[in-house]
Amino acid sequence: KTKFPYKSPKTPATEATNGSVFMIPNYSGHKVAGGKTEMSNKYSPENIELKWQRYWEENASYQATEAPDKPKYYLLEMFPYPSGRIHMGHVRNYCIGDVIARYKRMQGYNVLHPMGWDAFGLPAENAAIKHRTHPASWTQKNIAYMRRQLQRMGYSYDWTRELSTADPQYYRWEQLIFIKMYERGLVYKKKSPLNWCPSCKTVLANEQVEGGGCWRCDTSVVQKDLEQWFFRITAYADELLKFCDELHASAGSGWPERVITMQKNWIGKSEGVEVDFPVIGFNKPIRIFTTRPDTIYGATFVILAPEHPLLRELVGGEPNEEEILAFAEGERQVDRITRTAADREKVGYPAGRYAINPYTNQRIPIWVANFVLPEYGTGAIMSVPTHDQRDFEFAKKYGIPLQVVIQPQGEPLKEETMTAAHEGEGVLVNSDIFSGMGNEEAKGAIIEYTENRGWGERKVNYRLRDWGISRQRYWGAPIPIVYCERCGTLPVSEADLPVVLPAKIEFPADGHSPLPEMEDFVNTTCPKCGGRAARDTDTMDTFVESSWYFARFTCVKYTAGPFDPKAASYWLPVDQYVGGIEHAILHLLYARFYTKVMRDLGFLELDEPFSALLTQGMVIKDGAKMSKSKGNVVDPNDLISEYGADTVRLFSLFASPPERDLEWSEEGVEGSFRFLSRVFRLLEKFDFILIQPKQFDLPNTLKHLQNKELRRQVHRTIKKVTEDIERRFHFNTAIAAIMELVNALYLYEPPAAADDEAQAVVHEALGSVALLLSPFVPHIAEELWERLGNPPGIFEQPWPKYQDDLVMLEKITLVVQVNGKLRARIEVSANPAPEEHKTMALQDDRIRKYVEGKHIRKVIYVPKKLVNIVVVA
Ligand code: ANZ
Ligand code: ZN
Repeated sequence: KTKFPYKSPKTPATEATNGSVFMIPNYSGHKVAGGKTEMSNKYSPENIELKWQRYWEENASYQATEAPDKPKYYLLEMFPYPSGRIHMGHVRNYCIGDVIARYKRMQGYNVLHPMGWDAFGLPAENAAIKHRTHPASWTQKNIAYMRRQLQRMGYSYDWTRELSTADPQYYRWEQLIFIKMYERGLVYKKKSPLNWCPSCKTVLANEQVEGGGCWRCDTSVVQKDLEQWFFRITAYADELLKFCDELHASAGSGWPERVITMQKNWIGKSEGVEVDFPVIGFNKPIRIFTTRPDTIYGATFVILAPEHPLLRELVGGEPNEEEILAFAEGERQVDRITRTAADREKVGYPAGRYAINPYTNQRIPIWVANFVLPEYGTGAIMSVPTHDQRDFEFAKKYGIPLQVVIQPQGEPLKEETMTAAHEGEGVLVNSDIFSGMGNEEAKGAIIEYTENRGWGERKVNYRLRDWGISRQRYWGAPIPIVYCERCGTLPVSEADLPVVLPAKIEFPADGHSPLPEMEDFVNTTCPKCGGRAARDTDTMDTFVESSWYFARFTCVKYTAGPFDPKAASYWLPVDQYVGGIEHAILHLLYARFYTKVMRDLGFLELDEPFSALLTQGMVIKDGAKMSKSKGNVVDPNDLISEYGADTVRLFSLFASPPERDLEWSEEGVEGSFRFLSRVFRLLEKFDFILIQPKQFDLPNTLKHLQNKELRRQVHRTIKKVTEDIERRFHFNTAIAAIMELVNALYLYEPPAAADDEAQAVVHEALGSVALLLSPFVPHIAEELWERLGNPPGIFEQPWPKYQDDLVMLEKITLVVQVNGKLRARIEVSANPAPEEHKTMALQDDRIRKYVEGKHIRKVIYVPKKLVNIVVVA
């Protein structure tokens, strides 16, 4: 038979030759020294990985172009902030994404898998001040370094689509969208109290305030009234909510329940009613909002928020006017988080005035209290201490009377003995014509009654607030607005975009933004009258850039607008988005909102940006999240240089399923490396296969049992791996199945004369190992594939398919004898552990009667054929 010495078409000059001699086998399995070649059978990840990374680059393997005849698949991982180096959290996120991208590619999809940089933000400024560099050069340097790190990990990105949000060619479109939003009334400016960190000198979103302190530096947050630009996200509250349910149901995997719930709670829709309570001796009523109209007969007082617009007028001339206004002013200074904390001590004052509960016609006192918030509902509530716990605590503290109006089943509630509010179900009592009605039913009935009498109307409220996007920082996208002395506030004219962030800057020593003092930047002309005008010197929240980058990836180089309609409509929406759970609320909600805005402005035809979402767990070490502040970080660089990228990839995919936390373990990493070495050594064990195989046609019926079994296991593994990937990306169990197949290959012994059949079966098995491993550990898979005699480029291969008849469990008939006499034939599965056939025989009903009460001397087993039980009386 012919020998086909294996030659690698692309062996890098760096390929180690460390003494190992590659054996060219002859067909009969006798090894013939083929002389020294450049190939080594030792697993040397660095050589293999650099070789294939170069190959992918030279062949533009992952470059994506629209191909309308092919199904598309857009896989996106949340892009990183270029902080300096990638960390294990990134590695995990991108490994998960890369598996999906590579797998889908082999499934025949036209895959888009881009990467870019969320490049604006405060750390660049802080670094600039600390190291006396420019935020732009600091950011550039970090990007260059991190890009190399990502490339070294072998991720299948289309690098021709790389983008940086700090690029004026990127944010110019954001400025255009801002202007269009401004024209549509979707952007507006207002003065509002915001969380302000005196140390970072920046406005903080509520979520950036942790326990009253700044999330970055822990300094106590104060309130500051500032003119701010707001995006009117509340105009989309209903649509955002409505689509939550569709996202959950969509596309098989969709969005995780938990994220949907968080989004829904954040939007916080509540349905209720607004009712006017007349005030005695005052010409205006107090309007309250309640979600519990069924309790309205139990409203024994009314409470205003300290900021309520009628407060000043109501208390004017009252004896404790001064005291109340001082209290109200004090509350204004308290940060949002503290004010909304459920466990905060409730404090209030009687306003000295009385309202009328229109339902009972009773005179009830008006109070002002710290737990009523100005920006929710109407800023005033009717208080029902018997059925609302906050009201209960407040009423007990200040001796305000109680009135039970909902009776639960069982022991009736008594005002004098209640120790907590009854917030649950019940039947209405003391409620005039509604008494006796179930409380759920009463809600609707009372709203109707209220509307009929003209006392108020049904009302839906949202917890969601408009999105404040102004940041008093330098390193961000300038807000394209000018202030003209004559014409007022105007958007920059579109022809003048982008408003480029000035490069030449001096940072003031205290770290505040240099922009307001930069006359060249600030001074400009009015787009309307040509007169003197000043620019807005705030920059946009970096969440704005991350609200549309996914769409720009479809056409990064397009210059006629933010999106090339053809490319955008081909690729969008993102089919699978992968990122951390910490972005479950804001980033995802903002991106969803911004998508709807872009749609309504005519830029995109898209309702939702991300069809499916996978939120990966954290990387944990020594019981804590791996983080710089905890001092427990492992640098991916060290791991790559010690073990190679494939090992790092394998560990981060194998140690736990993507959605769970991943516990760091050095042994786990070593184990992964050992496994890959073992995979590589298969080449040695099966070097008789490393001759160019002729096109093997595997016969339907194989002669040899061991061949048959190996083949079955190959196909069962293909099935298992495919299903595990499809079923919410259970990579860990998929990898475990491949490991079992590798074990089986080690246990396999070819029949004495290794014939075509053995070669073909082993060849199929090894090829399948390479193919199945390829999304997880692409470099070693490429190398195996090539060394098996295939042309390079495993990712051009289709994902392997299994043969149905091979994955079904094979049945055999086992002959069971007792003391040599045939007693039964049993149908059993052919594949369990050998010992199990003995057990099956012993437990068979027909056999039991022959062995019960007797001593079993021995059980003779002829594999897959016969069990003979020897008993003595
Ligand atoms: C009377 C009542 C009786 C209430 C009862 C509840 C239970 P959600 O569901 O979160 O929308 N509320 C209204 N405006 C408020 C404000 N500005 N600050 C603080 N609390 C306010 O909550 C709606 C309920 O929160 C409203 O229903 C109101 O109290 C209170 F047995 O009205 B309720
Ligand atoms: Zn003007």
